[in-house]
Order: sequence, then structure tokens, then C-alpha cells
Amino acid sequence: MSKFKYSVGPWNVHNGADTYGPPVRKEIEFEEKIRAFAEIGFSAIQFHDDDVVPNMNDLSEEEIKSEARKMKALLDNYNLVAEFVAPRLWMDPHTIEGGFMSTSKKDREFAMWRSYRSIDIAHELGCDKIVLWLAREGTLCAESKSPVEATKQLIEAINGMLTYDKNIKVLIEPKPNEPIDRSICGTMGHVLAVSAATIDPSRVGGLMESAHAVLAGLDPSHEMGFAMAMNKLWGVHLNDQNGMKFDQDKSFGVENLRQAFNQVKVLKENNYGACGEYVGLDVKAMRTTVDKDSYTHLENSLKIVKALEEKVNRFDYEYQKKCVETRDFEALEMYVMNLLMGIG
Ligand code: XLS
Ligand code: MG
Repeated sequence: MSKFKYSVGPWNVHNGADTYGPPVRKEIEFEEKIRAFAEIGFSAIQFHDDDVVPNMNDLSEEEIKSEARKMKALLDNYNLVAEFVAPRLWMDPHTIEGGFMSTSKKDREFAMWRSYRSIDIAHELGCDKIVLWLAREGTLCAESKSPVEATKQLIEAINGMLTYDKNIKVLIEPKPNEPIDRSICGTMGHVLAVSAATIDPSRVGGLMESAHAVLAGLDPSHEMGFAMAMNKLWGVHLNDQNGMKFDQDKSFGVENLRQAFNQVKVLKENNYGACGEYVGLDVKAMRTTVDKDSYTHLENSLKIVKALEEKVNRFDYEYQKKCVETRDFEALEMYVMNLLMGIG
């Protein structure tokens, strides 16, 4: 039996449109997605602010809260909760050049407005986590910004959120690049350094997405382990990635099974979830996927996580210890390969 609780975002089911081509699947209505997520076995939903309140830029603060309450009622109907709210600061005409570290003061103010509204929305949904995926925070033209100034702007923005609400927790989701060329907060190490520089480090942690670690040339399980050593892994986005190219959001484990195994292993060994953290997925269907398989990548990812949990349960720690003592890492490695291949 899996001890993990799982979460998913509505953007994980989409029509297949990408930068190079139009939609290939029918758009699925929001409530239908939520119904299907509950049926598949998810217990929490990850939200962008405007997933909860579309057109929020045109609404007053009170109207935004009242729309958020409607979403809470819908979640209640399906016995689901909200895991986090993330201000979508990369999709707006106000944030073409970034949010917190935009060169335009007006746009920086807009980014803070969206962040404060995201906190209001989180309140209404009954959750205390804000996720910052810093998509456009960095440079396209290296000389356009000072990395020193930009880092300080990020810290100030987070301080603003911590001050606005005394209970809110901020989870930075690091990514080294894409859509930005050079990001400001690219790895879990950056996240923890930024956390330490805020006015309340106890409320600033990290969310690690497997593909983002791979894009940084790092091993996701080590990024997760690093954060867990500091009690700072408050969210994960499990998925997979074929090397250092564009962000693929593939189903978990389909590219690098051993790497996926080690992510599940580090999470289980360190009791991830004991403080209510969710195992989140951030996976997308392949573009060629047909309508009837709109959710298959989610179902497959869950099957793979659960199968790998079984493998971790069967992991022979006595044998591992013996191999380590005799420095027989060839044997240990072959043991892991056999375990994953189902041999022996
Ligand atoms: C990036 C995701 C993004 C965040 C939450 O990896 O697609 O939406 O996870 O903002
Ligand atoms: Mg993500």
C-alpha cells in the first residue's frame, strides 16, 4: 500500500497545442478534469492563481475572493483539497520581461499584486502554500540586468509575501533556464540560499521538479535529498526528461528508470509526506496522444511511482551494507539493475 498522497495540476491535461502547432485534442472542461482526477486517485489539486479565478486582472479583491470560494465548494464536492497556489507570472502582457525582477517598476508592482491575490486565493481554498516557478525571472540578454540586483529583488518580493501574511509558506520551484535564458534561482542550492536571506527562512522552502534538476545537469534524487537534509522539501513534481533540452514533462520514469527509482527511494527513506507533503506530478501527454488517452500519462506515472515503491520496499539494505563494506559497487549496481529488471 502506498503511503504517499498524490497531487496534480489542471494544466497536466491539455489539448496538445505547443509552440509549433495547434491543438490536437479536445479541450476538457475544468470540472470534468477535477472529477477525473479524484477518480484516478489524486487527493489534492495544484493551482495557478488564474486556474482558480480566470480573468482575475479584471476583478476587485473581493470579487477574486468570492470566485475562490466557489472553487473551494467544487473541491469539497469531490473530496479534494488545494495543495498550493502559484501566481502565473509568465503568461501576462504585464510580465513579458519578468515579474519580480522586471526592469519596469509598474510590472514589478503588478507581480506583487498577483502574488498577494494568490495568497488571498490560497486562504479561501484553505491552503498555506504559494509556489513560485520563476519562469521569466532572469535574463534573455545577459547584460540587461545585474544578477546581484535581481537576486535582491527576488528576496524582497518574498519578504513582501511573508509580511503580507504571517502564516503563508513560499516554495520556490527552481529551474535553470526556459523560457528564460539564464535564470536567477536555478537549483535547490539557490533556493536554500535565498530562503536563508529572507526575513523568515522557516517559511521559505523548495519544490523540486525532476525535469528541472535534469535540465541543470543534476540528479533529481540528490536535489531532493539536499533539501530534505535541511527540512526544506515541501513539494515535488515528479516527471521525466530526456537529457538537457526543452522541458518535456514526460511521464515519471519513462526515460531513466534508475533515476526515478532513486527519487522514490530518497523520498521513502526520509519519510517524505510525514508533514502532509504531497507527491505531485507535473506530466504532459505526448502531442500525438488521442482524446481517449487524455489522462493515460497520469495513470501511467502513478503506476510507475507505486511499482517503484514496491521495489524500494524490497531493497535489501543488508546486502547493500555488505557491498559497501567490501567496496563491491559492481555487485551493488548489478543488484539494483536486477531489481529493476525483475531478475532474481
Ligand atoms: C513548471 C510548471 C509550473 C509550476 C507551477 O514546471 O509547469 O506550472 O509547476 O507554477
Ligand atoms: Mg512544475
